[in-house]
Amino acid sequence: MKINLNGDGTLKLAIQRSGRLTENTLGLLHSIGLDFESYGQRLFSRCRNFPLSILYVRDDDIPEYVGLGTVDLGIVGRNLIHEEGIAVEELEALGYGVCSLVVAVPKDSAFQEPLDLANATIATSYPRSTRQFFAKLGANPEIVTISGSVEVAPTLGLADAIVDLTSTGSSLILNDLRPLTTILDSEAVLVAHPAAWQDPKKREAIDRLLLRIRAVRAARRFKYLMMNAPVAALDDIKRVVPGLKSPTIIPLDMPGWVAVHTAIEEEVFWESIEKLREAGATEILVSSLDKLLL
Ligand code: PRT
Ligand code: ZN
Repeated sequence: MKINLNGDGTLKLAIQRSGRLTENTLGLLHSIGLDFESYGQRLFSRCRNFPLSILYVRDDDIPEYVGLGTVDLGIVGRNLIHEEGIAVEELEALGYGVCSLVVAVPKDSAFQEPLDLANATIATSYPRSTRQFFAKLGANPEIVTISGSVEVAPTLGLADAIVDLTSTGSSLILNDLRPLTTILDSEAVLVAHPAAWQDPKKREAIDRLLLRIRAVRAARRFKYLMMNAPVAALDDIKRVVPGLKSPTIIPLDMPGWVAVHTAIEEEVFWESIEKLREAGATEILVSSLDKLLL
């Protein structure tokens, strides 16, 4: 497929047109301030406020498009980059589409470790990743490539084991399978064609995108906290919220009291609030950050 959108130096980004990654990807691109139309069955859109065109394609095509330089950038599951074995630059892991490529076997089977499958038949939609994984162990099992419903292959007698993606694990359980080992941890990643990444002009625009993506992702990890506290409690409070850097401390119009402002990681949020109360903080206010420019 030849895509010749323009020759004006605009970056081209391929994203999944319709699937598991689409909603989060569009959400991310809008959240970094890109203004473009994304409704309906579009093939591509141009950003109105950034030198970027977005192509909507099947996810399976993205590694090759980025690898060949048909597009400069792609957002796709790492699992597909790994499977295609195409040389691209992984610029940023994006934190959604999280899943693992696992080897799974029937629950009641005797298989305990990957090498037990050295002479087995394995069904998968990821033949290269599977072959490569077993080759590294010195094994060469028979691989049956099927697309879709890989989990039912052992029940149908097509294979002894499978290699498939799993996220919640419910599909494995429903099919009486148990994971034996993980081949790859995956999530959506932003990747670049190596030459685009090396090109100074393109690099500048890519760096601008990356800065925005990192700022939005960092902001999602943090909450902004404001609280009042007696000066005597400050040492204890600082121990609870080391913050990104030292907290901002503002004197209050009340002798012996200060306001403390800081950013805190979402993961430890509730635990920290409890500890802050114990340390003597009052009137604790929380707000979400929009962007965090580190
Ligand atoms: O049409 P197009 O070719 O673009 O899309 P697609 O149908 O090939 O891909 P899609 O939209 O299903 O997945 C896109 C990407 O999402 C994958 O390449 C992964 O990077 C990522 N992803 C994250 C997943 C899953 N989680 C996932 N659970 N892709 C597939 N699955 C499958 C899994 O194989 C299992 O069969 O979902 C099923 C349910 O999983 P459990 O463990 O939650 O039960
Ligand atoms: Zn696909």
